[in-house]
Amino acid sequence: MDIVEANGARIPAIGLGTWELRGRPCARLVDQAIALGYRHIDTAQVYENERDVGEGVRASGIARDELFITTKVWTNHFAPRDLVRSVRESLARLRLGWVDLVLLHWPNAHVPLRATLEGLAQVREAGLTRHIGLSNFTVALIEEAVAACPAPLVCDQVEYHPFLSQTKVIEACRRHGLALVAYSPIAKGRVKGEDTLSRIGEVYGKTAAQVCLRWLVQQGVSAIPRTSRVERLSENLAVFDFELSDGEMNEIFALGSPRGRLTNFAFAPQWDD
Ligand code: 1BO
Repeated sequence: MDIVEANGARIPAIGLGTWELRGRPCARLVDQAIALGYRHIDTAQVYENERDVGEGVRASGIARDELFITTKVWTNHFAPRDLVRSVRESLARLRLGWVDLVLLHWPNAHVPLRATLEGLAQVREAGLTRHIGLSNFTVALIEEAVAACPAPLVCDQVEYHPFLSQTKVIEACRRHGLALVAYSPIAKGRVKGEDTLSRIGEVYGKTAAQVCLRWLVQQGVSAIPRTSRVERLSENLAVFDFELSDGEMNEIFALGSPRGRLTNFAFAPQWDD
């Protein structure tokens, strides 16, 4: 499994996203994913599945040190004391002593970012997480966060797939040694059957989704595809035995536009074009 290194963190290049998975099916899928070789599991307070993710991790029987587990703090817990308390509650739901990465799930313009980052750094200082980072932060907010945070940030987790270009955010991440972690990396299934990806896939005996994931990891991005289907778990992991040419990478870059975003909310920041 390839690793993405960022400011001291070693993030497995493919992880399991768990947004919208809950209950027994979620726990079972996490267990199955780990059995198949996944070492990176992504959850969040707002997904309401931390308990299920923890159950899947325990059922897998794998040593805790072998896994990279991320959770994210929801925006209503951004006041520093609240933030620390909410991460303790996440750990209690996960039944884990620490996570590998805690992210601010979305920017929150109503709480001063510096104060939130101080709370986030305290979470790391207290040993509740090994690393801290951001999610859904724009270039301007990344710059502000890096300047204000008392501890190193290791990533920005954002929507990224061939239909949504993220050049500016990627450049900002590289400038500051942050990894880009891609959610919805196969565009919620929309890459399936896409002509360019399918044609390239035929060359390597791979599906359009595998070509898409390969394109991401070949950029040094970590991707967290979500699936509720076991057969897709192995498919999403089998992207380390072929390499796309520069020409193929560029053909896939050409599919992107700033308008390809699939996840947006009224509280989202002003995105970079
Ligand atoms: C509201 C959840 C967005 C993706 O993590």
